[in-house]
Amino acid sequence: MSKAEELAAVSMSFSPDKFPSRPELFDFHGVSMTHYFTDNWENIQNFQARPDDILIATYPKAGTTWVSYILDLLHFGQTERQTSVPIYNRVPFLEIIVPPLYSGKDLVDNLPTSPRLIKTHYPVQFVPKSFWEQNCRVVYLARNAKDNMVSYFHFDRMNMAQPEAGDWSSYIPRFIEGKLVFGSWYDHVNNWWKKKQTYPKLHYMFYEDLVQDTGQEIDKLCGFLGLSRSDEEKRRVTDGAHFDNMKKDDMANYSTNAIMDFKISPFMRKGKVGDWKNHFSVAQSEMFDEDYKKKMTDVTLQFRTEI
Ligand code: PPS
Repeated sequence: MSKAEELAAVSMSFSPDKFPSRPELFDFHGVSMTHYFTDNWENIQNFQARPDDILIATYPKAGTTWVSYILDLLHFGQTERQTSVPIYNRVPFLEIIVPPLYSGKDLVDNLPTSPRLIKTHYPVQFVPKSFWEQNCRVVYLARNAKDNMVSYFHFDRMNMAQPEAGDWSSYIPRFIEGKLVFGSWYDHVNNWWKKKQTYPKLHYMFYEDLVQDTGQEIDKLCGFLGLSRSDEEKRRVTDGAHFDNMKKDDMANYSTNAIMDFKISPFMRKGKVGDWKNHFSVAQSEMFDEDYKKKMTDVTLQFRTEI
């Protein structure tokens, strides 16, 4: 039995209502975290990357699963693995450890693919140094703050391994203050953006561009990854990674994941740019924008909240 199959078997015996109580948020080297992402800290820091590893980095809910799915299809095409192994095992989440359900590092260590696609939500300063030493390719995907927050809010409601979401009006100040798992969205997107200036093998992309023109973003990804794929192959990836397709694909929609309560909210929720308008009141939006301007002073980093 492979490591992925072993973990899938354990997962079957779990359900969200049997999961232990929600974790506490605490300060970890200046970033809000929960123990699920710090318990394996030493091992993660000593992680040995390989030169062809590809790191997919995001703030939570920026579209990680989407870009993981795209990279997986671009590299390996539609194989038996795509129809039998959940995306979170094909592209393991390096720093997560939820015993006995999931150890991202164990999964990475047992990945049969080459290259290995590896997911992280770490802020740039937490990334194990071997990724930089090995000069690995890194794909960073960012999403506008308002939609990112809405998506995170619904995720925190339904994921038993996350702190409680609370109500929407109390969630906004927590997002603004960076009091969510993986800390401040503002620091995350800005510090990764700065890293791009000194580390050429970092491809920084935006969720809004991916929604607007998936094909064009796939072209850019192929250029970055040094992949030559026919128009037909690229079209298959674009179509395969469409929201509606991924939503009904049990290997992509997280329905096999034991710690999420889909009765509260689905993982593949809306997949839209601008859903924030259905959540923010005018006053909340104005207050948010005012604070945003103070924090986002680098004019070279611009987000779109509608397309
Ligand atoms: S996680 O838990 O951090 O890994 O979540 P992540 O995958 O980063 O983000 C989930 C949001 O991405 C949306 N999504 C997509 N949007 C458009 N097209 C496709 N194919 C797609 N796949 C995932 C998903 O619906 C979540 O956003 P919301 O706004 O909640 O719908």
